[in-house]
Amino acid sequence: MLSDEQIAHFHTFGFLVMRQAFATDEAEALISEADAAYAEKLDRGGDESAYLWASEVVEERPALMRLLEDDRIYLATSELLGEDFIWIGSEVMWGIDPKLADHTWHFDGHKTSRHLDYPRTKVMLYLDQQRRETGAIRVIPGSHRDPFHRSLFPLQDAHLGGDPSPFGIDGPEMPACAIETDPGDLVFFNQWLYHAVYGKTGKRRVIVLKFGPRPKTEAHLAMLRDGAPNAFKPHASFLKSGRPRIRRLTEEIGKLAR
Ligand SMILES: O=C(O)CCC(=O)C(=O)O
Repeated sequence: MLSDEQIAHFHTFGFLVMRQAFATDEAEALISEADAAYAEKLDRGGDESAYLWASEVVEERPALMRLLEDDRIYLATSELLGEDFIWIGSEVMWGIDPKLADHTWHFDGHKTSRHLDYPRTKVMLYLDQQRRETGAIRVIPGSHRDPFHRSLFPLQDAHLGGDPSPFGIDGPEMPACAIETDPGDLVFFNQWLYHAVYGKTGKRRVIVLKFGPRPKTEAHLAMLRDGAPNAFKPHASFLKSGRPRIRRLTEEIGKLAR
């Protein structure tokens, strides 16, 4: 389904965009699901400052669970990560946490427990138009690999409260690529890739699906137990599902917990 060029793009630059993978009516149905989740979890009666950033919303909503076995996501992920990949979890964002309206440069994980050979991957469905200055995710292509990854540690330090302009420039000026999206686009990115968002605005509804290869080494297991412990406690929706792809994503995973 993916071309060799798309696969090479993901591995070389650390991300891949599939434009208009979902048609307008499909994107609208996903927006309705995100709105319904927001209303259920958090509707403060029109309080414009309310926002939601929650895990396990996807797992609780059958219409969102179907995304996991959808060819456009399941097959593409298996081509990027290998056929034996696992579910790591989900996030749904609705609105903006004011503390993160600018989400400074970082990778997902810790400097002390990096395993760049284990490509934890996020699939992002941005359900509102995102542009460079107004909330599009920015990435530094190729920064998921050493030695470039390591040379950007000052950005991770800045994210955690260190010198805010370690290379003598502010975050928004960092040499990078803004992935501007429209509803229906899919963005896959390796979580070791340095990424940031500036100028989030509006409802900014986003569905995030997280996957990784089935961990084979003790180091990878330890990293996941530390950084993504929910991966080892599959939600009931996986356990009771009769759908082969859904079952496979968490098959035997509980045995790896410790
Ligand atoms: O909001 C986004 O687009 C990306 C969020 C982010 O940086 C993260 O989840 O690590």
